[in-house]
Amino acid sequence: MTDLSIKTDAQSQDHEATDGFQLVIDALKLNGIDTIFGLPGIPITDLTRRAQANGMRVISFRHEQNAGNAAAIAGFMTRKPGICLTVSAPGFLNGLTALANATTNCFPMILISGSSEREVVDLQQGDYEEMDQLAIARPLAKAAFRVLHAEDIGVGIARAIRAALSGRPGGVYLDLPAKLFAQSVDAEAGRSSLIEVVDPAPRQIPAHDAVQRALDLLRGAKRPLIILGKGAAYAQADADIRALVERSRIPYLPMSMAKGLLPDTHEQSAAAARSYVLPQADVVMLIGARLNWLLSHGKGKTWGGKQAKAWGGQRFIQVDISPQEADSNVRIDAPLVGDIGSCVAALLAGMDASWPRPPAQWLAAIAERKDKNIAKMTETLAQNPTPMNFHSALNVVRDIVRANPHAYLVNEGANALDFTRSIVDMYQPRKRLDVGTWGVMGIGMGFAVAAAVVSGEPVIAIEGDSAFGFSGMEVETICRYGLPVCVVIFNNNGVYRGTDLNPTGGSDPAPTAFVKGARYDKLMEAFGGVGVHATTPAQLRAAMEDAIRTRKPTLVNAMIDETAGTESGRITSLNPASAKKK
Ligand code: FYN
Ligand code: ADP
Repeated sequence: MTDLSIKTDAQSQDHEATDGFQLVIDALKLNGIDTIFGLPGIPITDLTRRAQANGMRVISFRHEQNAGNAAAIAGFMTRKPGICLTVSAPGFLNGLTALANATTNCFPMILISGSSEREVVDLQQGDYEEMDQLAIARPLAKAAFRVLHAEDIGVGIARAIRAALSGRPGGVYLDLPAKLFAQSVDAEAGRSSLIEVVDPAPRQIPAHDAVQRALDLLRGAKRPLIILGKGAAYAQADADIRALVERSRIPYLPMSMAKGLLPDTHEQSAAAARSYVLPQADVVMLIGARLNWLLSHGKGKTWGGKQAKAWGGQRFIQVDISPQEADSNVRIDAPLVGDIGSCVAALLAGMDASWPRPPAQWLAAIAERKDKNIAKMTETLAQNPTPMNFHSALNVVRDIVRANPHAYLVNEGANALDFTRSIVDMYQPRKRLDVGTWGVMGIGMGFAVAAAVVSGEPVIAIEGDSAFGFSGMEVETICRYGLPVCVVIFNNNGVYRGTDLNPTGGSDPAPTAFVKGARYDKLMEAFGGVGVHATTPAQLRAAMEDAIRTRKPTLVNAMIDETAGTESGRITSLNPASAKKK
């Protein structure tokens, strides 16, 4: 094992030479980065050891994809790039899915991978884990860099930080060949080569005329609507966003990860009237939300189709830091380019006491739809069927989150995702962490570990049984670090549900069916955590309450009616077979 004793921060000052390992650590620390999510191995094992010896938190995972997802969500939570550290080729590729997902979701993250020797890779001479990683990462990342000389480490890390955080945030790849780490550099020269990045995410002040254009359009609206996306949550302009909504009195719709930016119980929330407000609104202000598939691209039936066209259709204001986002799907009548904090502040400054209240008829119509949907939901949640179904289980989760609004809620699956989103209210910003823009499965345990590590708060992970399988081995990580994570698996014996049969009558199970009655709880027990098998809401409630109180790693195997659940949850229409039928 490497001698760590001569390599700590303070001691290295007394020595004449430093090395690549130390400079990477010093550069990260200089920029306020104190945690690395990763998985040790050649050539970065000593980097993980020395980072820990230098006081960094090193969270070591069982698979790089989960470490990458952890880094990405840490970036979303903190507005500092989350760091994922991997070995070369296969480890790098495992981390790459998370990097691409981070870029897609606008999460700031840096994937740092060790790599094989350039000379050998470029001549394709068959090095250990040979791969041209930089070329592969480039199209999937916001930016990608390689450092060949130890004296360039400071610049490399500074560029990676700036690229991840400035403008629209995203994933950055940093390639560090094995040889770099051992390079020796004069300690003083090394120190002075490091860069403390000044203002890595500069404010972008919106133009005055663009603000005025947006205000004019909004003021004239008869049926205005605000849509808050995860960009608004990321911006951490919580007080101003709330003030904007409340001063304008405009109803708002939170996208999934913007839930809790204002409490979901806020009287202006139109979440429970989603399918009414989208086709009816005449002016829609998007704040940090893209008109992608999650908003049906701003057109078609969801937005009123021919009927809406007949009265002129929606007009859009889009507040976004990316100047290229506007018009990506439909015409944006008033693009407002800038950082959300500055844009919202400018909008607020233009809303004086004379700002008109939205027409009462619009507000009343929304309230009516909302009340009806909420009453229907309350009725459904009050039922207590045997076996337990998604609703009766989520009624418990809803109560637990209401009682613990500071807890994080990680959520993935199909039905487990969709039901949780509409049933479980969120009360604080950035507490709901989910599958995001790609609807990707596998974020669960990585997000849960990061949320607990970064915040120290309890984490509840509501997982479909299929979704959990992608990252389930990380329950060992949760136990190893003693994290206050309560995983609840909605176990209905399969993907979507557990009743599919092999149509040939052969002995292979259907592609969507799992082992019936699987005891996921035993998995947590295997590593010293608490496992609970719950078949009733009362058992689920007791287990979750204990988990929150004791902060012990817990996994509740919540058995759900195996006939419950629809194909792909609420996005059934995206299945090619369903699309053909339409
Ligand atoms: C919402 N709703 C409510 C409430 N909140 N009713 C009562 N009370 C409350 N608090 C209603 C809302 O009005 C909708 O009914 C319905 O619940 C669902 O609301 P949601 O979730 O906001 O809307 P919807 O249509 O599901 O949203 C579309 C979507 C969403 C595309 C944004 O489906 C989504 O984020 N999907 C991600 C799916 C995904 O990534 N899946 C992973 C892959 S699964 P109506 O108004 O009556 O419609 C692979 O198979
Ligand atoms: P959702 O899925 O919740 O609708 P999206 O990920 O589609 O959200 O959209 C987030 C948007 O927010 C992106 O277009 C991104 O450019 C923008 N964004 C991210 N951070 C900021 C910021 N600080 N200021 C302004 N816009 C931002």
